Amino acid sequence: MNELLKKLRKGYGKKLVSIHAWNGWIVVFLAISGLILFNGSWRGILGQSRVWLKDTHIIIGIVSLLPVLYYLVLAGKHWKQIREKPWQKFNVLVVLGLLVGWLLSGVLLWQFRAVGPRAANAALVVHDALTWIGLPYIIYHSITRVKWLKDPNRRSVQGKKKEVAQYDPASPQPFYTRRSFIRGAIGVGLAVTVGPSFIKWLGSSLSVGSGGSGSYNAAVENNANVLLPEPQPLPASLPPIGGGANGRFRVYTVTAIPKFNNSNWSFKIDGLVDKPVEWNWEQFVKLKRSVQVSDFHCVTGWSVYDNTWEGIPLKEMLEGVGVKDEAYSIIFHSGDGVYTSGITLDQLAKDKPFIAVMHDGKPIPSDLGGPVRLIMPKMYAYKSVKWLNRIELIKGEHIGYWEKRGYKNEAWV
Ligand code: HEM
Ligand SMILES: Nc1nc2c(c(=O)[nH]1)N[C@H]1C(S)=C(S)[C@@H](COP(=O)(O)O)O[C@H]1N2
Ligand SMILES: [Mo]
Repeated sequence: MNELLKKLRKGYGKKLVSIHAWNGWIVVFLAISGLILFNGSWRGILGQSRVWLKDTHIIIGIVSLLPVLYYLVLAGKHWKQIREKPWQKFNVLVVLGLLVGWLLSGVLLWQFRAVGPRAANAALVVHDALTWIGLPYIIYHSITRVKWLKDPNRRSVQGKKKEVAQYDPASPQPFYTRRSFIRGAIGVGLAVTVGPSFIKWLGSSLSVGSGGSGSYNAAVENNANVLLPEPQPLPASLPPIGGGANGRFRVYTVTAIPKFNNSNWSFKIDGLVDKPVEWNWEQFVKLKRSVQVSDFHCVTGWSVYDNTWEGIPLKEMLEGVGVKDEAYSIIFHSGDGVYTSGITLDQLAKDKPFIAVMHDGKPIPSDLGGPVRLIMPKMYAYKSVKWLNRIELIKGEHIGYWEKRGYKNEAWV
């Protein structure tokens, strides 16, 4: 063991520089892939590759432990060397803290099934917070650091040139002035570019409940659907018996957000049923509705608790049309023309699938899947098809949009 440590510590200065470089590239990769995973508009563009990107992000994420561990082997010596440089010590601790924080929260996100939605949700908040705070810090650090590494007189990491660096006449005052100017400029640049997204993220993660949530109100204001008459909420829906949703929906789509009106919207149930139906909006809005309170969990870690949905239980709807004996599963088609998902009749019996028309007493806005979306309360939300407009009963099994791209067909939370 001691031999191994000795070997690892040989050529200490060079190793430190190379660990630093490796770690830098790993963080660059994780940051870029993470920001792509975060961004909703990449979902449709990436499709299958999103699942691949997520797996790679996790693998490289785990690999990021190696330079950390290797650094820890050398840390004793490095720490002594920088003992009179509080700023450098602070910097080392911040970077180590960020890496460990990303790693721990990332592992929880990765293992969302084992840890459950509460822990995954907390991990996502931490993972995001570290990204929005840590990334600007690291970018700032690395840009100023590159400059610093380029000046051979400042490379005290190697130990030998330390004295020279402090009294070097070739490194006169103006250098520092230019450096501090560059630092300042980088700082301002970062604040301008990363700042707005950071503030947006901060605002949305602090706002709890759909009523006070900016993004939810924005979704209601953005509503591009015009379907008349508007559904009138039941007393259980307004005020919502669930007390109002807790959390924030991220608007996900793999196409442009579709827009519906009375002439381009209808709702069909067909396939292996006794009496196939097609309702227009005027007919659909007259169907008897009830209210269901449930939590909503996305596999990427975010949840929205205590949603009060108003609509029609799928089981009631299917009793109305009569499911044939040969039917084995159900396909849910989205009006976006691309997205689908499916469940078996066996799973239907074990869940409380709901054809939702209202959320917390208001019509579901187009961003969030209105006028009508599916809600599968006991399954991950990729089963909860937005812009639902057709239910088809079939003999076999259906593999939906994300299921084809690597998500599990069994989606129990
Ligand atoms: C430099 C370090 C890292 C950065 C900057 C970073 C950044 C991000 C970002 C921005 C997201 C998107 C989160 C969101 O949708 O709100 C993300 C997602 C994720 N990260 Fe990281 N991450 C890092 C390290 C790690 C590590 C070490 C792991 C695991 C070992 C990990 C696992 C995950 C997982 C599982 C997701 C969820 C992906 C999804 O389903 O959308 N990350 N990361
Ligand atoms: N038509 C359609 N339905 C969809 C999706 C989609 O991209 N398109 N995304 C699914 C996923 S992965 C989630 S988490 C939820 C997100 O719902 P929201 O956009 O209302 O927050 O919708 C599900 N239903
Ligand atoms: Mo999701």
